[in-house]
Amino acid sequence: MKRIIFATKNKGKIKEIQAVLGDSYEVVAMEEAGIDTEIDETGTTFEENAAIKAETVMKLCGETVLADDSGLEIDYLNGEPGIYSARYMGHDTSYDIKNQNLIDRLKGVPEEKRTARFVCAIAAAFPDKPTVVVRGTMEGIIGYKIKGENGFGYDPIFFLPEYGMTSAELSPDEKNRISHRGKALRAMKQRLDEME
Ligand code: ITT
Repeated sequence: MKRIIFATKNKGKIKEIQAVLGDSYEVVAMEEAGIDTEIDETGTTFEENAAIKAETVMKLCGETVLADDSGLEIDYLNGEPGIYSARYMGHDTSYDIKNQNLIDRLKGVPEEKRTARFVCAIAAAFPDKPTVVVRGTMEGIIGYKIKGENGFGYDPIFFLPEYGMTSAELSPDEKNRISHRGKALRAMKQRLDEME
């Protein structure tokens, strides 16, 4: 089985990635591969940041490296928190506080203006080939209260009208089937399979 390093420190992401790629690839988190580095996400788009993360780690280990850059875009807030989703209100602030803050900033905003999406760009960096980047999205609305225990990050406020629940109430399998990361991972898997 071909080994791929995944450049993330986010345990929520690793679970989702292994669920989609785990049958075809040996997915190793960068920490497990003995790589510990701080990467400055200096890009201005999800795609640029994903490529920066993947290429930085690839240069350190010389193996194929995948990285994801993802976040939540809220239309009423002009796309905030966007590429700053992890850093919004400070990296170490709890998601209960971040999520409640976003609900508060949308106080009185009617449902049709609460549209939002999760975006995920995934980059693959190779020692001997140009970097490949793909994107996936999931559309929803910002809910009125925090709900659900699954997933991570902003899932408890991301309401999916067609399911009548937040993405934190979906089972892990259901989330992977429809999520930004699931879609981007399947697109990336196809690209990687074509390169074999
Ligand atoms: P790495 O850079 O180490 O991968 P990170 O958590 O800092 O981890 P990002 O810079 O890509 O990753 O930030 C993504 C943030 O966007 C993440 O911390 C969540 O706040 C949010 N996010 C992304 N995907 C999400 C999902 O599926 N569910 C809930 N929140 C998500």
